[in-house]
Amino acid sequence: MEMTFRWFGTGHDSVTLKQIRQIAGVKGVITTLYDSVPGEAWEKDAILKLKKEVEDAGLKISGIESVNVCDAIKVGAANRDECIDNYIKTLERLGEADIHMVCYNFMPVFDWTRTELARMRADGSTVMAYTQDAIDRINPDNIFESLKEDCNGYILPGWEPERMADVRRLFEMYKDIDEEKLFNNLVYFLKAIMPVCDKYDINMAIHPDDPAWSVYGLSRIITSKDKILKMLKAVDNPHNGVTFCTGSYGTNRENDLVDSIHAMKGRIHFAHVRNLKFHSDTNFEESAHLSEDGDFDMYAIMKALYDIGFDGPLRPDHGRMIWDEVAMPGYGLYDRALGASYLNGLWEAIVKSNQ
Ligand code: CS2
Ligand code: MN
Repeated sequence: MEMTFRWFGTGHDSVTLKQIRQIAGVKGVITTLYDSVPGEAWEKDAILKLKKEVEDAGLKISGIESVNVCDAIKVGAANRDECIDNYIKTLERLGEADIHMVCYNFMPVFDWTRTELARMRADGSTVMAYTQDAIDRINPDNIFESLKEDCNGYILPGWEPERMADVRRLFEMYKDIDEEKLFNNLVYFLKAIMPVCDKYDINMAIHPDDPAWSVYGLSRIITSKDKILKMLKAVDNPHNGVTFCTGSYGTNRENDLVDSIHAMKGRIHFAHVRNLKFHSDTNFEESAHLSEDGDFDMYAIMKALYDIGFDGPLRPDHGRMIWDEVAMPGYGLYDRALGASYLNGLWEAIVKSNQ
């Protein structure tokens, strides 16, 4: 396991590389070209510049989150092959820059969905939260507006204002895309990119849908063990793998995290480890990473990753906002740094007790 930290890049993140470097045990960052447009190829120079900036700070790029997949690929539009060619170019350039892990998602219209970005907890910290009632009340046209105020001026990944301004058109695009079509479009995409992944040894790691069920009638296919195993089998290449995100995949309480980690052995290329606190099956908030603050057994999760021999990058995921920090919701420095230290502690104990 390699402990990493997500960093959105200079100008897009309140956290600096210098701060990340000072979190004990964090050796690498998970980053992206935040300004890149899905469907367009990433410029070689921009990748090398980013790499140099990270390395000059004494860190390395442990992977990219995300190279976003454009809607044309997800819906199988006439121009999808052009978009796939550009995605392949990006992968080639990343491979040439010695970057070997790419996280992406295949969710229609919205990336992860929360209904509150700053729910106040008893200790005065704030967290992101989801309630199905709120989703059912908010018109999808307005969801972006309803969350905007709590973004602290940052653009949330997948919630770019230009994109959200056009949300009606996006819904229209996905109107006929049922689960089967979406799945076939994912398989088409994966088959097309596997040769370049083989050539450069790039691990593709699909992120689970969050929440792990359909929202606003849009299809979601990376939501359960069976569906994920079906996807892994459809393109049975070790480079076709998953990001095991406990906080996203675990939104559906029917998903057994430990059992799923074992079932996906060898195909988990990246792990996001965070905790959730449930008030009902469809009403949850993102808690501190510590087991006792939420409903997941973080020791059991880390132990399962250890037991399957997981050796890829792992990162704390969304954290609480604490100590008056002002940052992108979920992506402040303090609580994620506490999360990284805690997860490192669990890992050290597991390693030593197995020696
Ligand atoms: C999210 C996502 O939970 C998460 O990790 O922040 O934005 C995630 O980065 C994407 O879905 C991956 O493409
Ligand atoms: Mn995640």
